[in-house]
Amino acid sequence: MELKKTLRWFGDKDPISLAQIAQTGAKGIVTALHHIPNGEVWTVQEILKTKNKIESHGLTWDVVESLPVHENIKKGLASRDLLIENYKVSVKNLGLCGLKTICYNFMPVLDWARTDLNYTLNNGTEAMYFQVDLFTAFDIFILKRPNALQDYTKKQIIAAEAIYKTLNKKEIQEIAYNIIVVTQAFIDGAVGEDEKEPIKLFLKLLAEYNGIDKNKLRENFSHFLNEVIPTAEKYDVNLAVHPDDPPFPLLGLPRIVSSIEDFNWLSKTCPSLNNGITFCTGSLGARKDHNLSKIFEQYAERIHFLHLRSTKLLDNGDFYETEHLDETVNLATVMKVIIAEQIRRKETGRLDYNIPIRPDHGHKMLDDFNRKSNPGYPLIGRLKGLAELSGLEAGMRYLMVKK
Ligand code: CS2
Ligand code: MN
Repeated sequence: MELKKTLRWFGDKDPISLAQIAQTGAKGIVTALHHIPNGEVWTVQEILKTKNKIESHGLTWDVVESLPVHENIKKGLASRDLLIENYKVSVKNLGLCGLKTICYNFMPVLDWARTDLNYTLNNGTEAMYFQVDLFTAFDIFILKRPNALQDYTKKQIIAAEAIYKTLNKKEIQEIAYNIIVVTQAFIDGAVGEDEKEPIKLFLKLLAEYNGIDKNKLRENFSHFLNEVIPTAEKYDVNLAVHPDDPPFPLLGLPRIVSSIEDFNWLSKTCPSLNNGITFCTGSLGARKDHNLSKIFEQYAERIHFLHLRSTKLLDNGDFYETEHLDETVNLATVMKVIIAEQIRRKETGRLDYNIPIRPDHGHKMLDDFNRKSNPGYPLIGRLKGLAELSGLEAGMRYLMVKK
């Protein structure tokens, strides 16, 4: 009764193949129909094509990540009605094809954000890093977002300026690339890698959220959930929102899946357990006030998908993705409460006790340097993360269920 071990695959364009993933110890795949534009229906035919491809490698497709929520739904524009209808049809089609877990997020414009995608650790491996002052420097001095100064204290602005002054042209370009191109907007195709003026386009995308504050975004999220969850219930599908990464507002945009207060709001605004959560320790771990195992226990019944990785949070608020088993993060305690929940689910007859888990990101290491991969998704680094989590689980389970 293990947790279902999975790795993410970005479809046919992923430089890492299903055949390679099949050798890592993963039994399941997490993927999406990346070739279908955001907002369009995922047909049964297209879903089955991907499903069959995965199964031909002896793997199963366990989780959809992501069925993206169109920006116009987040903004609450008139066109959302049709987009939400399309979303419901996709949920229904996925349910009919046996896909029961859908991960998505509700972050405006951005998905995860880092200032450095290749931060070198002492042992020569590479991790992703978020440097607070550098991000502020990007906002104020590179992006030159109108009114950005209002969002920062004098001290923050001075620190950001000091960093900005040390950057050369190449570094400035690289930071802009790291933040803009690796965004939801890029994933959705609004900003292409060959985009001539990504900064201009990006500013336009941000400006479209003028006037949308936390409350308005919550209202739009609530509308979306209360429309879509009844369909999810009908087809026995669990939606699992991914927490904001990092879990605080950026670039003047509200973020509303960041904190315990947000999870309470989420559970209240749409109480169905099909309105679920992706428990991402890496994202949630970037806040000092978060106790990961306590958060898991509090929302356990609506957690349908696990992203386990470790975030090393520094005193000044910077963070980087440390090794999965970095003992200062203590994923062992988290694993313990996860197994306890799994046992509880099994005993109460819940069919979804075999919760899917993936190591989320991994470090770039060894042969990863000779192979292309999406930022955060190298093959060997994730294999290592998966192996470590599997070992942790096996040991913990032994201790917990031994007679
Ligand atoms: C993922 C997210 O790579 C990652 O960090 O966990 O990009 C995740 O896929 C999305 O936020 C879910 O919609
Ligand atoms: Mn995650």
